[in-house]
Amino acid sequence: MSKLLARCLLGLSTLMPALGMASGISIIPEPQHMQVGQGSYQLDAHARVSAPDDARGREIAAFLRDAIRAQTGIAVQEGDAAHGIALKLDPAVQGEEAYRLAVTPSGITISASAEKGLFWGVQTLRQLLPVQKSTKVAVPVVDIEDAPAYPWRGVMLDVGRHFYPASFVEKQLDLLSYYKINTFHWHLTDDQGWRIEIKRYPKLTSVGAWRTEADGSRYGGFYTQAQIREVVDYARRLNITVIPEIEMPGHSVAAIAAYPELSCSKKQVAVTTAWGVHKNIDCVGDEGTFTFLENVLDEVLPLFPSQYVHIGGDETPKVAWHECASCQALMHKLGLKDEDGLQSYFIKRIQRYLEGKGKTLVGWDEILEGGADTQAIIEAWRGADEQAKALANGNHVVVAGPFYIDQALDSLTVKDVFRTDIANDSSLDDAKTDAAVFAAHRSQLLGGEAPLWSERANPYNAESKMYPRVLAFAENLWRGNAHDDAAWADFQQRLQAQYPRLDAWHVAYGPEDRVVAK
Ligand code: TNX
Repeated sequence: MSKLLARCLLGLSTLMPALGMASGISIIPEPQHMQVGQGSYQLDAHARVSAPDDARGREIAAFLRDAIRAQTGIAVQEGDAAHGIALKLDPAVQGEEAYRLAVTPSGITISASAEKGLFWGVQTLRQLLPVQKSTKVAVPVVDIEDAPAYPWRGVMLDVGRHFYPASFVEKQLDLLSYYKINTFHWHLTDDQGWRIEIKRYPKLTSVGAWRTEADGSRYGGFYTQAQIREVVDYARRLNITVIPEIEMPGHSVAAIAAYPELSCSKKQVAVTTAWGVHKNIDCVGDEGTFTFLENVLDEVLPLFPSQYVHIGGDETPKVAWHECASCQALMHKLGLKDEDGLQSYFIKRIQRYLEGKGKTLVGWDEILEGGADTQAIIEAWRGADEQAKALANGNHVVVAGPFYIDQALDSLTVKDVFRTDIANDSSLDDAKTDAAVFAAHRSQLLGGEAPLWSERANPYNAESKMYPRVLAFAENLWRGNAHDDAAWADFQQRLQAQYPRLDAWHVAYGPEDRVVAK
């Protein structure tokens, strides 16, 4: 416990330590430290909300007022009041996302050293409020000191295989933020659809965003740049960074259908309807490929303030490069021994381009093939060995493999998601061969991501796959070390209390998970 909290508690002798449900308070993710007291703060229309007097401070205060009104019906005004809700910047609360939330009978204070933390404090406060409409709400006396274990807590949505309207994305952002997910990885391009408007290459969307299904129907859709900006700003207000993914050099059939010159064969193809791995990839031996991709990135980067840009890099069969004269010539010219070397050259070249624009490249773990630059962030999806390889290479790592929420609910249960420990080789892999590497490189582990691939997901069933597994995922990464039986049992109890909240939001969560352990 920090000195700050200890000092505060001295004056609040009625406060008792409590774990989750035992306190009657039910928050997901469970705060790191929580002391529950006696009594409550009476929240009614007389309450005032004060906040730091800057743009983001005012925005967070407005968000809180709107949330209180939407959830309880109580119309709280802005302003300073002795008995109100005060949001305060306080450098003593250490960590960008850390916050303290103190509820006393005479008021509520949320403090943080940065506005990111203030916002998470607000999200926690919302979970202390009931969902019922009322003119007066009793907020339990509590002292919470909280901060995440991992800085990267992401959810990925594949909008390539199926398209999701911006309104769907925004609804999910509301929910993800409620559970303190701070990263939305937007998988915007794939073989079956290119979903982001690029003005210089209009065919990427006029051709690449549409496919002809087996029954002859036309399927597709895309986001205009204006829509992308709107979603990114919507996410910003919710404390979420949006990371775009533009797939290269594989998973590029839709782009090649629009601009066949991107491929080695230069042949006209259709946007594919087949799932899986496709051999038709961007041609590394053609300078035009790099010009094209750099021009695309030039339009993508200004839309996303994120430090990170994901370039895919996964599932790239290199037969096309093996059969392409200019690729082979390049390979020999650069003294590379095989096509993996070409892949590494390709990725590093894009990485340098991004770095020139002040950005950091993120790629799936295949970018290690042929050698990866240590500055690249590796998203590990193929298991503990790949994770260890990335760590040993010196890269920062985001772990996705154990959190594939596109999987059926019985092959990846809520419990599996909750109990996986990304920092522990034996949790990820029965062979436990990489324990020493995991231990030695712990500080390179940024966190994790739950990807929703969309071969079998679409706007109609996506929520049943996401929830409640995303809640378990959010708690896993926020807490970092809560994977044992007691934590799981407590989580299940707290999960029950979330369902009325999800119901109020009209979330079509998966039904079979609504089981309480006895
Ligand atoms: C592999 S995971 C892929 C995706 C698929 C997913 C599920 C990864 C980097 N690539 O293209 O959607 O499996 O089928």
